[in-house]
Amino acid sequence: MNILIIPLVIALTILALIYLMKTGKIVDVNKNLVPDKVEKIVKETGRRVGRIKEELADVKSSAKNLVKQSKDVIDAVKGDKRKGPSKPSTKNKK
Ligand SMILES: [Ca+2]
Repeated sequence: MNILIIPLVIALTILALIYLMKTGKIVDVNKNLVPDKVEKIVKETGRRVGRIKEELADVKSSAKNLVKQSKDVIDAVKGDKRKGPSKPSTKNKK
């Protein structure tokens, strides 16, 4: 009995959505049977996921650099000379 109720509820929901779109209560300008609000949310979610991936890549890159620079600090404590290019002096700047 329960097996028959689930598809019935889904079918009724789809019919209700189609009715609401046809009567204009739910906006569907491009007539693809997907409410425009849902399309907008999906598009925005995709954009945000893309931005999060970009920022995570930046964090990963920075973390790698932090590890490398931390090793340089340990080398400096040991008395090793600087390996990378020397930084411009900040003294006597005016
Ligand atoms: Ca639409």
